[in-house]
This record gives sequence, structure tokens and C-alpha cells, in this order.
Amino acid sequence: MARHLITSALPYINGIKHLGNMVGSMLPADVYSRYLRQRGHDVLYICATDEHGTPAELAAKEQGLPVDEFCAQAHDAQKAVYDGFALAFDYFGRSSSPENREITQHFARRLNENGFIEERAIRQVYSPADGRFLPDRYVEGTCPHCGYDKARGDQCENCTRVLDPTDLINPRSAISGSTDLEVRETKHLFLLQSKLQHEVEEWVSRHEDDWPQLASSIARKWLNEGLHDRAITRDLDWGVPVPADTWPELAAEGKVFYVWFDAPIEYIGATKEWAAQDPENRDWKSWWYESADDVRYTEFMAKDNVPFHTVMFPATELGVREPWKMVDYVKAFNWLTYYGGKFSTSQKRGVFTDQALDILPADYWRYFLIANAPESDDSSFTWEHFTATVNKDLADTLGNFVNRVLSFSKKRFGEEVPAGNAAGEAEAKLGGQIAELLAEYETQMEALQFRKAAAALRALWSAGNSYLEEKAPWLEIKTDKDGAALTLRTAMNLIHLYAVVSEPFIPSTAKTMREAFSLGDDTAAWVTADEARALASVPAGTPFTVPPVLFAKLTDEDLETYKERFGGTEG
Ligand code: B3M
Ligand code: ZN
Repeated sequence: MARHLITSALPYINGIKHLGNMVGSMLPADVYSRYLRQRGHDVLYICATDEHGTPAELAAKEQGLPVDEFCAQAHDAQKAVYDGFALAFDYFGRSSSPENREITQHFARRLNENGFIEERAIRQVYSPADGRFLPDRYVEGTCPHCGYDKARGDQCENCTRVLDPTDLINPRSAISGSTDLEVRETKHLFLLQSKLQHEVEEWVSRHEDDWPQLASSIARKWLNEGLHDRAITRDLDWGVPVPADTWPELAAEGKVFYVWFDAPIEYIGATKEWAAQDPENRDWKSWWYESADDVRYTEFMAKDNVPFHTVMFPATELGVREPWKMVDYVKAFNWLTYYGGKFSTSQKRGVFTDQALDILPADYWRYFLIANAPESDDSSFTWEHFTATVNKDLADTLGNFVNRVLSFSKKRFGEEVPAGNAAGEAEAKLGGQIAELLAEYETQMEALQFRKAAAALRALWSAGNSYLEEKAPWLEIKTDKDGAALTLRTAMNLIHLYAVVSEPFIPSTAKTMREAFSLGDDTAAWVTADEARALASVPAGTPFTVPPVLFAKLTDEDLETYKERFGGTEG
């Protein structure tokens, strides 16, 4: 048994996420956590909403709510969707928590004591009409290079040139539209990452061989470009305040930390939030500090978040000069596309997580998404692929097997698992196959190769179908009743095995399958190789019930309805 700390990138607070977001962070983290728990490990899976920054302020403004109220509501709304997806976080926190504020301020003080923070004056665009400094991307104007009139202060979307807000012709505030802008001098804290370059490099080189190539190549790219000193404060009303004991002047001006400074620290903050709920039994520091040597820490995220997790947050942790736990394994994902194009919130392209649950139960999505996770490359969501996968893998291969076996046995032998003959050659062969496929499934899960793990799971389901076709108990029963009973008993043992090993992918269906048998225990403790080979965990005489159809088959009409509703399929 080992201790596993697992985090998934913190979903930003400003809106409900789409499926692409879920498949690259929270969902695989949940699958992995569930698997490790079943295998008896001590798992702590932590996530939270990322609540600070300008987009949160703007989203609140759009809804006419004070930003703290907006965040509280938006947090609950996201949490409800994740509950719907059966994401079994140990804790789902909020980066605006007092715990995160305290740890973030502590980190900043330590970085300062260690000479890694410097106060610098910078010139920034100020909008008197808005009463605030404008972040680069909230200054809009005409691009000096191509004449595009909606260029942003950080970049022109049209010609992709990187810009400075002062480059723009006829600049205006993206918030109010005001053109009355001035450039003012203001002081900010800079994190001297350049001083930490060497240490981060050394740390990365000790880990990158274990990481997936996607993660290590992005880390390398950033290191090769050189770590730049970065402003880690902003002029916003909402955020972790700069501590007044250390920077009285900046604190008085109301400066807060930059969202990307406090967001990764919230992994620790949320663990403290978790412990605060039950201080007697939960020791958050043992997961993060000093004695956490025995903890294996795995992070899940999409590729755009990799630089922050492999380079910048590690630089922060190293610069603090305290023994904080650093990540062991970075599981990075490519993009899930929608018909080859981007999922887009603003253009309403693609499927949002709340809409997905309106259409079908979570297990349909969980299975499809993980089986097609964008691991080695981007992968594309299409309704055609989704409905075909559901029908073939879930409805036919798994669901139909379960219902067919249980209803037939009930009809011919009553409501208990029949005895019949002792296991013969076919069962021995099947047991060997199942044990082998189970080992493959375990290997892939442990290597965090989710597509391959899904393929192994599917192969386990298929093996049952082949066995059933071969033995054909519906024919066998006419000539050899005890033989048919053996076949059905073996198939029911497969169902129970499937119920256990499918849990990480399709937890609610797995539970239904487990509960079909009155075995008197509801644990989904893992199956050993010997148990897999013997296929005898459900003995003759065990009462069972026939569950309702596990997965509905999706029709051509369903497919058309989805395509019409979600559109954007033209690529
Ligand atoms: N909230 C990701 C994003 O919004 C960001 C992740 C933070 S993880 C510490 O794209
Ligand atoms: Zn341009």
C-alpha cells in the first residue's frame, strides 16, 4: 500500500466547462484515483475552483453580482456537474479560501526573504472611466501591422503578432469602451525566476525521463527559452492581497497576487481546507510537507497548463526553501476537438458538461471520453463516433451480455446462481485469458495509459461474449442441463468480475452490476490473478436479480437530434 496524492488542474470559475476540459484533467484523475483506491492504496484526490483573476471579475460584472457572490454560486454550479459525473474528489475546494490566502502569503514572504522577489516600477495603461489599470488583453485597438480593428493589447488575433498595449492605434478599454486612457507608473512584485533557472533545470532533468513526452518536451522548451522574471501582482479588487506586514505600500494600494501565482498553491490550500473539516483525523501537512517522502504525487492537466506545473510552480516551491512536496508525475493531455475544430465557449461549439448530463447518464460519457482520451495526439469528438461506441462497447458487448445471461438463467434455473457441472476445459481456457487481460489492464492503468487500459477492459468484456457464443447455453440446455448451468454460472462470475474492474470507468453501472448478486458485501475490492483464473467468487446458490437494461442503444434519430442541437459539425 502506498500513499497517492492526486490533483487535477483547477477549473476556472467563470463558467461551466466543456467535455474537452473534463477529459484532460478531472475525469482521468478520477479514474486513476478510483483504481488506486480499489487496489487498497491510500489516495487523496484534491481539486478546486480557480477563482481569482480578471475573467472572474468580468463574469461577475456581466451577471450583475459582487464577485464573491458570483464565485460562490459558480463554484456550487460546477460542483453539481462534477457530482453528476461521479467525480469522487476527496475534496473540491476554492482558491479564494482563507487557507489558500494564508499559504500564498507565506510563500511570497519566504520567496522575498530568500531574495527571489523584487519590487519594480512598470508603466501600465490606466482607465479613469473604469477606475482601474487595464491588463494588456483588456486594451483593444487597431493593429499597427495589419490594421485589424479589434486587436488586443497582448496580441493581434488577425496577424498573430505579439503586441504591447501602447502599440495599438486608437486604444480603448475593452471593459467600458472608454478611449480616455493614460499610461501610469505603478509598482509590482516580480518573481525572479531567472535566478531559479538552474535549480529548476536540475529538478526537471531528474524527473523528465519518467514523464510522458508531451510534458517533458514542453518543460524543456520553456527552460530552453530561459526563465524570465515575472510580475506576480496585479491591480485588481479580487485576489489574495499582498501581505501588509511585508509590503505595506503595495498592500495599501490594494495589490493582489496574480491568479497563476496563487492557483497552484491552492492544491496545498485545498488540502488544508479538507483537513479543516475534520482536524482530528486529517493531517494535511503529512501529504505536502517534509514527511511526504512516501507520497507519490501525480498531476493531471491539458498541455496548455504544463509550463505552469513543470517550470513555474516548481520554481516557486524551490525558491520557498522549505521541504514542500513537488510533483512526481505529470500526466498531460492534448486537445479533444469537436469535429476537428476547437470546442469554443464563445461560439457555442461543442458539448458542455451540464448539457452532456442532460442527454445521457455519466457512465456513457466517462467511458467514451477515457477510451478516446487525447493522450498521444489530439482526438476528435463526433456524434457518429460517440453513438457507435456506446452502441458497440457499452450496449452490445457489456450491457447485452449482462442482461442476456441473467435473464436467461433466471428463466431456466430460477433466482439463484445455478450449480451444474464442475468447471471444464473451456472454463480453464477462459480463466487463463481473463487473468492475462486483467494483468494487461493493470499494467496500463499503472502506466496511466488510459486508452490502452480502456482497450484492455473492452477485451475483457469481449472475452465473455466469445465464451458465451462458443458454449451457447440456449442450445446446450436442450441436451445438457448441467453443462448449461456451468456456462451460466461462469458467465455470472464474469459479470461480477466486470463489476469490480469496470468501476473506475463506469462507477454507477458497476455498482448496479455488483448489486445484482446478494453477496453480502458491497466493496469493490480488486480481483487477484488467481480469482480471475478461477472465476468462482460468486458461488452456486447466490441469489441474484436482473437489473434493468444497463445501456440504451442510441438510434439514428438520436444521432440526428444531437447533431442538430449541437451543430458546428462543419469543422
Ligand atoms: N485554471 C486552467 C485554465 O483555466 C487553470 C488551471 C490552474 S491549475 C493550478 O485554463
Ligand atoms: Zn495584426
